[in-house]
Amino acid sequence: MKTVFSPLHAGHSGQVELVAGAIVPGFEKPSRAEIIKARVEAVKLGPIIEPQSHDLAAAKRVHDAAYIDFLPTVWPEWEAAGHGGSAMAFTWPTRGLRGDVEPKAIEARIGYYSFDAGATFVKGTWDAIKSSFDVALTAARLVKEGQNAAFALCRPPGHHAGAAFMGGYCFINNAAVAAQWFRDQGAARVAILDVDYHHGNGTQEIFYSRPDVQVLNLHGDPRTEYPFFLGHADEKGAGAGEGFNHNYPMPFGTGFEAWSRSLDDACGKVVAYAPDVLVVSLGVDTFEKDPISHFKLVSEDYPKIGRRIAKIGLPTLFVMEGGYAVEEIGINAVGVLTGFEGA
Ligand code: FKS
Ligand code: ZN
Repeated sequence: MKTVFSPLHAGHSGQVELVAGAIVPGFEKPSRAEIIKARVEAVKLGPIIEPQSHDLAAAKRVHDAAYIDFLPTVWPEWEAAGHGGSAMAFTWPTRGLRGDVEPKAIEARIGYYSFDAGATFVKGTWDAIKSSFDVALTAARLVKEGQNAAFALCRPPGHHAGAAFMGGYCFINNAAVAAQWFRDQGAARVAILDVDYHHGNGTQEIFYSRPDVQVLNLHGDPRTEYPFFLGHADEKGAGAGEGFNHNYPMPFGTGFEAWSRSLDDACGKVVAYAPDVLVVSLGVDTFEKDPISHFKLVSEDYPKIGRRIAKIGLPTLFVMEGGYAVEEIGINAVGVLTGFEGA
């Protein structure tokens, strides 16, 4: 299968994050994408191509236009306000505050458009966000044009980004944008299967009231794991979307046996839904050595995931999300893809 990759991801580098009361270097760093790319080359998965530039109108199909227009302004406004380091919020419009009046101060606008302090900006961040969006749509087009599968090597990731908020290293929801693009290109139904360790709260929010995009999430139980405030098993969709959202929260320590039972169930639901195309939010932070996660998958499990997904039998777009055990990230992420191809 072909891989789409942009070197512009590397401009999103040196940004910090807040962990347990301390400002630390971001876990979501450029070497992640570079190591995955090197593994794609090493196993000869297929050609690696650069993305074509796409109009942001495709992002505005799932995100609020004002939110997308805000993203490129963050770093210039942060600098103009005399700040350096990483641009990040410290106030959020939570319950009891006004969430309907967009403030003017850049520090406040960042909080207005985020749900946590986890999506921070440096100078090259916007170009990286835009390139990640372009990567997703370029890979989606390969699938639309008849490829059985394609790999969008996106960085930064996307699944925590909602219609009007960023967070958790995510800015534009690449998987959601691609799913909507498939709909706009004539697909009647699209399924999004999110196997990242963290719940894809943004993807869930975007499609929660819609029957035309099925969303399935396998993840750490939000009672104990980030993003904490969404991802419970009783979230089934709302209104016309009721019955089209499926969550599989699992406890710390979950290994492949239990995890793959959830995967099996989710794959059965995809088959029953009979979509035209499948988008996989591919995170490999389920790995036993992941530094921020608590599942126990081993490297040999990842090709099995790919084989199981291939058994569904749909044209499939893989969109890269998380994974922080950098040394093994290439083996694990590309393991899913070679498993898929070998099935
Ligand atoms: C560490 C706290 C870390 C943030 C976790 C963000 C996870 C991001 C991700 C994505 F796919 F989006 F990259 N909190 N103690 O892996 O879900
Ligand atoms: Zn994750």
